Amino acid sequence: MKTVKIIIIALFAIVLGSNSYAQMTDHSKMDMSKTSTDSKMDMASTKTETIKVSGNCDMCKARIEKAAKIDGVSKAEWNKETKLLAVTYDPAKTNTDAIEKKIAAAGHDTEKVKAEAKAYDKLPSCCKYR
Ligand SMILES: [Cu+2]
Repeated sequence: MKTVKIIIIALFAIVLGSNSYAQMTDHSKMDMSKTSTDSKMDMASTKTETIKVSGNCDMCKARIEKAAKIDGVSKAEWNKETKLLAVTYDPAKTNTDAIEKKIAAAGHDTEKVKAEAKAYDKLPSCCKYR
């Protein structure tokens, strides 16, 4: 620990002695604060939830994931076997109700929102899950 301190002090003295001291520290301070706040915001601003969505095949998967990717959704992945959709979204921009409504409009039942017959009828025969 002592050696580290001495090295830091020595480096600081060298930097202090140079003409560009003020500029250098200003830049590094700005960059550091910017990156740290950015990463904090990313972590705090997204939420991942799992929603049960009815479907059969890979075509369903593509349709469900496409429908789920509304504004504010950064990631949507549906599992054909478990019928679970994992969505990562920004709670300030959207919510699971909006996502589920959009999926139901594409013809797929979700936990809270059921697809209307009109939307369901449009599905190709391989995708009829009811
Ligand atoms: Cu399908």
